Amino acid sequence: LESAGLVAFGQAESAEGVEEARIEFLGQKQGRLKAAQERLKTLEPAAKRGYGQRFNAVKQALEAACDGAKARLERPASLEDRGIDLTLPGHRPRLGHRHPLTQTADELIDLFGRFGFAVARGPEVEDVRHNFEALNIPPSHPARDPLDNFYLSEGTMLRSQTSTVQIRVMENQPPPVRVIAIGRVYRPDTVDATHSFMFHQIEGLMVDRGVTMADLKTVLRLFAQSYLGEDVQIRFRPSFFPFTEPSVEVDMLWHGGDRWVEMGGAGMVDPNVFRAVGYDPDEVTGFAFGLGIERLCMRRHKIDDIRLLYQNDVRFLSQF
Ligand code: FA5
Repeated sequence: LESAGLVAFGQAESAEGVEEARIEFLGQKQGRLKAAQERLKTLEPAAKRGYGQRFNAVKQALEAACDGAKARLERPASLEDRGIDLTLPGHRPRLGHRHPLTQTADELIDLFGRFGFAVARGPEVEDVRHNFEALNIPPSHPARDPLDNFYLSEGTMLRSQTSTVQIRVMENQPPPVRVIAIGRVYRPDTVDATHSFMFHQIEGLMVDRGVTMADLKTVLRLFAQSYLGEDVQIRFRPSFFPFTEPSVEVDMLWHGGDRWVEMGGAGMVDPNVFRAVGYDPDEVTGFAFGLGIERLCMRRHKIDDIRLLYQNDVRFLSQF
């Protein structure tokens, strides 16, 4: 009786099944336990004692099995009951991350932030005054050639350099100034491994009393070592920009070590630029620089072709 009852309660798979087993074994009228109890009455007093003890033990065991079966069916099936193996390795969801150019821009902001440079912004659709005129580039200057710029309508264009933001900052605040500006610029250049028609520049501008070329070279060297590594080699070449005097171009030794690639242009802010924004060139001096972000990113990560940065091939992007 006991083992039959335990099996019945143990195998019950629904509340109805438990109830059936309860009626069969524990039912007050026709239950099998009840029948066993009836038999007790017919026994000799000597046999009654042992039988009674056994009867009570069986009764408790069956009642406990009945309660256990009810509890088991009330609680939802566990993961194991549903055949889910918790020891199997899971599927890791694929996480995206920031584009290498965005990472570069963020790092540059962080790095120049530690040198004390705040972040300034300007529009990508610019007027000719900010892109050329105030930068000491007169109407006749070849840099304004329609073949070298994306003109829009009525004196507007896609900016060809972030130097526009120098002007916007100086127009809106008195010296001293210490800012960087990061953003897209556009030029109808022929695309190759180091040129694109849309790319990014970081502009830097520092204006104060007594700023010198030595400050410019120090900042650029410190920057290159911090971003590209202590062992990076950079060199300054004399150059010309209408908005700086003197001007330099800055090269970095490319990964592979066999050639120099131009990182950017820089120089001491031309007095004419100060005059255009209402600063007094006898009071303040300043330096400015404009570096190509793609090339910095490429040199840092040993990327050989600028086009890889724009193709959005996940096999490439996921490496950074
Ligand atoms: C300028 O744009 C000046 N505005 C830089 C400057 C700022 C000089 C402040 C003085 C003071 P340049 O045209 O050389 O200079 O461009 C600067 C850098 O942008 C280049 O050295 C290069 O790193 C990057 N660059 C230029 N053209 C492209 C291009 N088509 N694709 C990718 N990067 C480019």
